[in-house]
Amino acid sequence: MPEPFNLASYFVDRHAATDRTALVVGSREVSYASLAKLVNQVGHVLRDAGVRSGQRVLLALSDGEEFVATWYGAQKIGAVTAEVYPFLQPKDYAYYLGYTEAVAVVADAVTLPALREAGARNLLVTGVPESELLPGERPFRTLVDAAPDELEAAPTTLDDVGIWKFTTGSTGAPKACVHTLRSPFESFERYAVQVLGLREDDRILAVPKLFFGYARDLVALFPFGVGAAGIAFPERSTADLIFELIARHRPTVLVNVPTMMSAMIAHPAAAEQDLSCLRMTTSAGEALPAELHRRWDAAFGVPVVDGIGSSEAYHIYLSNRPGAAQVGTLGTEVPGYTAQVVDELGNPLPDGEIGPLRVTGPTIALEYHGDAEKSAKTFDGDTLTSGDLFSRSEGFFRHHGRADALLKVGGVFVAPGEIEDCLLVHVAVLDCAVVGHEVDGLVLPRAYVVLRPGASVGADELKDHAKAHLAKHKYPREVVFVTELPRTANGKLDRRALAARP
Ligand code: 3SK
Repeated sequence: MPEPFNLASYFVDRHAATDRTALVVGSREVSYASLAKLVNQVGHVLRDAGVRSGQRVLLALSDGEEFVATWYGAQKIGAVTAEVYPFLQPKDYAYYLGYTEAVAVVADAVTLPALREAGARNLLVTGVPESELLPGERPFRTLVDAAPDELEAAPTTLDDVGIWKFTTGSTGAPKACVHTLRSPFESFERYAVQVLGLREDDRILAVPKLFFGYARDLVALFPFGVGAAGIAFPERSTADLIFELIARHRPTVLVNVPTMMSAMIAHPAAAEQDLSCLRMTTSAGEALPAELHRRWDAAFGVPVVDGIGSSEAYHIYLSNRPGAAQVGTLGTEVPGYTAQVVDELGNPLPDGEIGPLRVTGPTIALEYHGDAEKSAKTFDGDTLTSGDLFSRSEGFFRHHGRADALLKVGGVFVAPGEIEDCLLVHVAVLDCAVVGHEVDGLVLPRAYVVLRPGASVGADELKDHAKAHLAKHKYPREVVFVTELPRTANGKLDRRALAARP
């Protein structure tokens, strides 16, 4: 018989007898003891709303104590959590409602209007006066406050499905990667403990919002495993706000994404920031260009731990080690994972060659819910074949973009990332993205470029710069200056949106 393992008991209740802080939200420090009680109360409310073990609860909540308590409350009763971006359109919510068949949806003032329009039922609503709720909508906070604060944990095991993580794949509708409870447990042990070396005195602040598993785990799962604290805030992240939160809360770890690293470096008050509290910043979500890594080092000197993860693999499976980063690489395998660069037929490729990555490890998803064909192409037991392209050299992996982002220029494959890395080295360039643009039936690289504040440069100079540093056929035939690049909800470059531009 597998041992019982309940995620809420393991990560929250274990520390409930201490007076340690679990969560910092604004000026409030939420202790493990009070979080554990809130989790129990939420568990009762969800159960009273009809949620049973194995059923889905959809979290459409802004970041804060309620998000975290709802996530663990659902876990405590053995339900399955799925969370979505709080600024979605009604049509997007309609998709998630239908796809998840969630038995309960927990919403707040931000998400309620769009959820109503999407036809959500079984809504538990927080942050909206009861008098404004419609028939069938229940006042979450009132029910929670009235619920008992003791609750027996559901006797789940590491082999039970507990978490859905949505993919942000570059094509098609989002799909849920279905994870057992082993994924968060193993990921905590291997990445958070063995790679990051999280400690009880850590305070972790994330740039992305908690609906994105990268941030959620690093703010409200991994720190709890060692009795440390996460910092949550509901606002959208800007460089101004991140600097303000660092000054106010003095985090020890900043969970970052390349686009914010670039914005922090370019901030007019960058030089005045005191980041001495940070012992590291993680970078993931998308590739960190070598040039940006160097600029970060020069601006702030806070060690960058660059890695790559995915919803399919649960979390980060390749990573540099704190203080020992090889700039421009994703580091090596996280303990417990093996990764091989393979060819189209799955045969291992020698060092230096580029191909998809086959990753084996203890946290690979069981499947994409409802997509047997895509699941069969991606998952094979504890092995995953990634849609990204990689190469390996002396044990260190490099990222070469997504296979479906490759451009065939004049019959030769070109990785947009190579052109982007080259343009970024130009002193005037702050950020850039390269996509294919069709001219008379031919695909040619087009670069969208954001200039550094105060910089000025012409398109021809940037083309010449690329011609001087890259193979001849790779230079961008067109350079379009923009003030910002389109991003997905979790901060990744939205290549689809750029490629759709005329
Ligand atoms: O980059 C991602 O997509 C990701 C997803 C889940 C967990 C961690 C990461 C970096």
